[in-house]
Amino acid sequence: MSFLFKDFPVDRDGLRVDVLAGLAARPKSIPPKYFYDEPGCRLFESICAQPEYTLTRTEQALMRAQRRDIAAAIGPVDCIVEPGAGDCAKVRLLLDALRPSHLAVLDIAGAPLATAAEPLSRDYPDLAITALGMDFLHDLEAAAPYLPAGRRLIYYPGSSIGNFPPDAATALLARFRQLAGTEGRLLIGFDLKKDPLQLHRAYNDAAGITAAFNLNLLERLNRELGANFDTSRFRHYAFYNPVAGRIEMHLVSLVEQDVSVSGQRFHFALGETLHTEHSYKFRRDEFSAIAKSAGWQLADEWEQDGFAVQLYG
Ligand code: AVJ
Repeated sequence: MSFLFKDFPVDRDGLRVDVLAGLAARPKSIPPKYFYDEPGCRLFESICAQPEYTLTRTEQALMRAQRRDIAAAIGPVDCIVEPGAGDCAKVRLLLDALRPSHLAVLDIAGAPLATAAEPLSRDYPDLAITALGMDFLHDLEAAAPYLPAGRRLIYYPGSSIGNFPPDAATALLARFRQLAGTEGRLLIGFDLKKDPLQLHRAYNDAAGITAAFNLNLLERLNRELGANFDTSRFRHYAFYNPVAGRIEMHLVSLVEQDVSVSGQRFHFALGETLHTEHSYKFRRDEFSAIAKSAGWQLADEWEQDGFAVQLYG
């Protein structure tokens, strides 16, 4: 019916500012949202196809198996809002089950988002689609004027929430609460705590795709910030930290070296790490306590093979 694309002036300098700040910090770190340039998105899709990485397939299977029950629990919805929608593949199942009049998809990668969202209007001719190219961690509130009045469902699948330490997760869920309004709902999927060896394998696949995904971050900095990282001098290193309840992904310097990024020099000691990602794993009650502190009440939940989907109101 209608398709609107708006690319927000995502702070074009954001990558440079965040990377220079992260390289100046101890330990050195870079926010995981910067994994997802075009090669990074392709590598992530390839990770999802690896036999060791079952997270995405399990969520899909859960959603397919439970879609009627989930739709019934959600009830009528006017607008689905999906932050970080990427290729817009996951939301189709909910569109079929809920038949809302409006879909708003948000993603930091504006152009690929528009390319993915537009074809939805062929399959859902009565659906009004709004694609917002934005870094929702910055600009979420700016989405509000683009949403119709009525009942909103925020859909945040894929265990993306696991990238945030508990305090930051609470803060993000509270912003979702604001955007959804008091009548709003939240459907969120997250990976559960499980055998640490199984988790370890999921982030250390035999084909080396996760390693390539991690190292692509350095190649991106070479491409976009004129950096001169030599990826053969860094080791992808991912492990489950059971004290913190998270996978940690690092790039560990194999030698003492200097790297130049955006005209600035950075020193890496032998063995020094560049920390690239946290991927928190939860128990269902742990997660509902976090959501509760952000103003969400658990309404229903589903679990399959170490993955959970929870509905909040
Ligand atoms: C997209 C954040 C859910 O943490 O499992 C996959 C990203 N990193 N392999 C995850 C990821 C390495 C993924 N999330």
